Amino acid sequence: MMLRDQLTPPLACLAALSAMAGGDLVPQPPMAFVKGQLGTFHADWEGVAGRTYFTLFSLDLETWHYAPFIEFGEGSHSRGMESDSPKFFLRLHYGDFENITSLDEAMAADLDGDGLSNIFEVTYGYDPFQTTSTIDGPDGSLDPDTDGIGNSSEQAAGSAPMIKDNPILELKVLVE
Ligand SMILES: [Ca+2]
Ligand SMILES: [Ca+2]
Ligand SMILES: [Ca+2]
Repeated sequence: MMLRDQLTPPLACLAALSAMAGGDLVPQPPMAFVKGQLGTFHADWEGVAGRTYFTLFSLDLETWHYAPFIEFGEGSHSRGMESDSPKFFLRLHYGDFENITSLDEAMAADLDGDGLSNIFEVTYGYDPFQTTSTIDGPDGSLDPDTDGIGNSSEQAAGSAPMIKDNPILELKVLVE
């Protein structure tokens, strides 16, 4: 399914470095990344037709997290983010993938084959390119809200993986 994917070098805020894709990919126009007012950071880049974009952010250049959105295709892409941190680093992780021809398909696809869609993974802090992206185990079987329903089942049911979905029967005991 995956043709090629590419990580840009990290962009320090205000540095606005350019990054070019290697290999046979159509070159990726550089991303602009600037600090706004009141702890906001703004990323802007020009999309390439057929390309899926993930965004990674870091506060220390060591631990990287996927931002909770996905972009697709040509045209201008613009995202604002908020952070209390004085340092904020960003990089694009993009790829040209077979069978992904729209934003909907980019969000619904499961690039690492762990049973969780790309958008589910980035929304809830998992890695869409790794089946086991935390030390706790496979992403699909994790149960962060400890309601006994694993992430794969939460996704299938359309329930919220961070909110308990098992109704707890409360028995009110009357004291006489
Ligand atoms: Ca997945
Ligand atoms: Ca995953
Ligand atoms: Ca759960």
